[in-house]
Amino acid sequence: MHRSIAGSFEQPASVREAAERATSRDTIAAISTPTGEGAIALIRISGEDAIGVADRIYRGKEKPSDFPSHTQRLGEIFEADRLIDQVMLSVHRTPATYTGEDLVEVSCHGGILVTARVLEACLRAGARSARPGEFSERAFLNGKMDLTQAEAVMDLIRAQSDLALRSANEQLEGRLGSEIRAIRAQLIETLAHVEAAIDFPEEDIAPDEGDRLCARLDSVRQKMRDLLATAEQGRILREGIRAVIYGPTNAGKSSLLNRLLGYDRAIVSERPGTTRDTIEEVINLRGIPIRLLDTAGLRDSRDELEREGTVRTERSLATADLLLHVLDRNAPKPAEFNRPSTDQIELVLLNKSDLSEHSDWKHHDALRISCLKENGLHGLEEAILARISENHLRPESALAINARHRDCLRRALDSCELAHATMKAGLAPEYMAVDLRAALRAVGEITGAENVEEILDSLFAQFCIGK
Ligand SMILES: Nc1nc2c(ncn2[C@@H]2O[C@H](COP(=O)(O)OP(=O)(O)OP(=O)(O)O)[C@@H](O)[C@H]2O)c(=O)[nH]1
Ligand SMILES: [Mg+2]
Repeated sequence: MHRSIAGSFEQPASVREAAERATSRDTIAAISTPTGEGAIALIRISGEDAIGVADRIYRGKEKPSDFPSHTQRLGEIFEADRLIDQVMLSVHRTPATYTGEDLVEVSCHGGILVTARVLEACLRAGARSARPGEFSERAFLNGKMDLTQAEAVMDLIRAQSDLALRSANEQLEGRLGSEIRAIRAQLIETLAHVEAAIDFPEEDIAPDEGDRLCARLDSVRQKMRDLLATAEQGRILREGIRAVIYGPTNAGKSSLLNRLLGYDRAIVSERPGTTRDTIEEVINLRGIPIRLLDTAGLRDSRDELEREGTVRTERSLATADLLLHVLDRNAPKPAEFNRPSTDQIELVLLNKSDLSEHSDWKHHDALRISCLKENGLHGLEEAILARISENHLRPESALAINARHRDCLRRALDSCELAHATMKAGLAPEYMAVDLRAALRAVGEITGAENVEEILDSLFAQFCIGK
């Protein structure tokens, strides 16, 4: 019985292939700090031969293979008797390392050439160049972290705001992983009840059926829906709220971008049609990342480039969370001012408040700002924050899923909905079992864990099967 269930939870082929690659145990090396000049740079070597590679390139009082684990020493890196740099080299022996393998870290001087030479020396000494993310991939394959934690490492590196950082940290600590595991455990439990009813219909083992089984399924479906609801917040945490600055040419859109950024990013000029391409920059408004897009002004033009700019503006508008509609208060109201309302948040900004107001704007309820004199910009920030909160775009919870998690969870939920329909239609439990297994596979993809047997063992013990 265990076999029949466990056999259907194979690891996805990609994970299996990667695990096979990892068991070949080749030693990888890479520069772990960003390219460019800095005081120091870090080169990481991981794998069975990592310490061997270090022995071949390092000279100091002791050989790295004689260092106690988790210690570092000062020494020199040589390549074929040519000194490359003076370094600090640390040795971390398996299993208590980031990747779960032997890990060596070389801190050298942060010049581009020096760093490249140290890496080259590692490669010549037997390591191979690591693929992007391969250190974290090995950590996952060696059971050091689940997939959500490996993804959190990436989020942590890319975090652009305090909230995003907190979220990535919580994910790294495994909070999302444990929510997913709770859902899996509940699914397995439900499946166990269904399987028990199929395999032992005659025995007195009383698995849940009817309403009780339905309640189990409902509870796990609700948990999935709750997690799916965090997807939008996840997108905002990782990518920022998309705020598109749009309006007629010359209204001061690029000036607004520059003011909000705090430096002159976009070209500003009195010539209409200055901005042709969309310009994107991220600001951090009290911990909330906001992706600002400055766009080409909207006007009919014969200029092909300007028309392409307008097409891009329209495209940006379609995917915006927040619209900053900038208008020149000194100019008449444009004919196309009243766009059909959308469900996006729109703030109308009458710019150039240092100039006199055109009569068209009289009694018009809109924020008045001056990008030139820097008036009203604090009020604008407040208004943006208030509207973000009202529209629940502000990420409140630090637990938020990403696009991949959403895809897996949606598939899992679809399968659960099918299981529910199957049960309601009074079909044989075998059909429901098929749907539940599909749901389990999809949920398992999130953390990359597929070992169901253990949990099943403890569950079936509760059924007292074979008594
Ligand atoms: N008096 C006054 N002039 C402003 C203000 N803001 C912008 N300007 C001027 O308006 C002109 C157009 O500004 P931009 O920021 O280039 O306007 P834009 O909307 O990006 O224009 P396009 O990219 O051509 O569509 C420039 O000469 C700015 O100096 C303001 O608050 N007051
Ligand atoms: Mg512009």
